[in-house]
Amino acid sequence: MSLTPTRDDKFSFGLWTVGYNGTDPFGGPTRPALDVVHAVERLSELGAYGLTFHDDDLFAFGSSEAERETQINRLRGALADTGLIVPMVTTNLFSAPVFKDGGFTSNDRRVRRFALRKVLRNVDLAAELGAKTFVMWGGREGAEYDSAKDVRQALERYREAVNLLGDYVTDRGYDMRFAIEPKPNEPRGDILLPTLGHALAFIESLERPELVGVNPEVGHEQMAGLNFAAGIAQALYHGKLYHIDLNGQRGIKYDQDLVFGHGDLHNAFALVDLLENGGPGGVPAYNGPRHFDYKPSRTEDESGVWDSAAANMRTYLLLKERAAAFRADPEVQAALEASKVGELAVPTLNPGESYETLLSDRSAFEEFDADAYFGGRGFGFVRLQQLATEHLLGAR
Ligand SMILES: [Mn+2]
Repeated sequence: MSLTPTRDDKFSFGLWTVGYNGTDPFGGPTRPALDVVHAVERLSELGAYGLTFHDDDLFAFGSSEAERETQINRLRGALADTGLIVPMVTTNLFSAPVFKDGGFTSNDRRVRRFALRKVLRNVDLAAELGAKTFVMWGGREGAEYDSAKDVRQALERYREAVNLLGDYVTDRGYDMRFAIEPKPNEPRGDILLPTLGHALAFIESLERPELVGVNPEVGHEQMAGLNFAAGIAQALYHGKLYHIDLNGQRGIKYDQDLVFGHGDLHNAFALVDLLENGGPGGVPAYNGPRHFDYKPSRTEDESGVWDSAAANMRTYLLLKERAAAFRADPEVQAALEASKVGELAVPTLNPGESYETLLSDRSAFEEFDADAYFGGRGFGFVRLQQLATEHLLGAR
C-alpha cells in the first residue's frame, strides 16, 4: 500500500485551512495571506484531488461584481491547470458583523433574508464549479443567553431555509446535496444542532430529507465528549454521511483543528478502519471526499503549512495501512470471533418468529441459567483492543 497520496484517495482541503493566517482571539496574523492559485498548485503537488471554499475565502465579503468574477476566474484557471476539482462549497454566514446573531436564524428577519440570498448565490456558483455537496455550518446560529433565542422558532426558521434550498436545487436541476455540520459551541455559547444526533433528527423533519445529510467533524463531536467513529457509524447506518471533516482534537476544550490523528489517535484508527473496511464484505463504507478541515498552527511558517497539509494525508494513509493489517491478521480474526463481534449481525429472533414463539421458548428463559451461562468467561474485548493498539503502533 502506497503512502504517497494520489487523486484516487480523494483528499480535499478547505481554502480556509491552508489559508489560515494564524489569527486567534488573542492575537493577529502570524502568516501572510495565501493566494488561491498558489494554494491549488501546492495542494495538487502534494497529491490532493479537491479544493473547497466559503464564498468569503475566495472573494472578500462585500466584493464588487468585478472583483468576484476575477477571483472565480483565477480559481477556474488554477483548476484547469492542475486537474483539481471542487467537490464541495459552503457559505460564510458567520464572519461579517451582520451575522453576529446568525444567518438563517438571526432574530432579525432582514438578516435572514440577506443570508438566504447569499447562500442561493453561492449555490449557483457551487453548481457552476461542479460541486456535488453544499455544506452548512451554522457557527453563529445559536445564543449565549437562554431568553435571547426561541430555540423552537429558530429551528423552524432553519427548516424554512433548508426547505427553500431543497426546492431551489430541485427546480434548477442541480445535482447537489446538502450536508449539515454540527458543532456544540464556539463561536456561539451554544450552537443549534450541536451534535450529529441533533442534526439527524432535524433532517427527518425536512420536506426533502433525501437531499440533506451530515458533514460531521472529528473535533466538533469530540468537543462534546462524543465518540466520533461511533457517531460516523450511526450516520452511515442512516445513509446520511454525505461528507466528512477530518482533523484532530485533544479532549473537551476549544476547537483545536489539529492535523488528523494529532488528537485521539485510537479513535482516528477506528474511524479509518470504519471508512475503509466497514462496508459489506470489508469494502469501503464511504466513498466521498476525505476532507481535511484543520488549521496549521499559528506557530508555523509557510513551509509548516504545507508540511501539515501533507501530514493529514500521510496519517490517513498510514492508518489505512494499519487498519488493513489489523483486518488481515488471523489473531485479530480469532479475537473478533471470541468476542462474538460477528454474532451481533444475527437477528435476535428466528426467521418469522413472533413474540408468541419467543414466549413459548423455554430455553430462552425458564431453562436459561443466567448465572451459569458464561461460567465466569469474559468477552475478551480488552485483548481485541490491545491487538488494535499493537497494529496501530506498528508492533504487528
Ligand atoms: Mn468543519
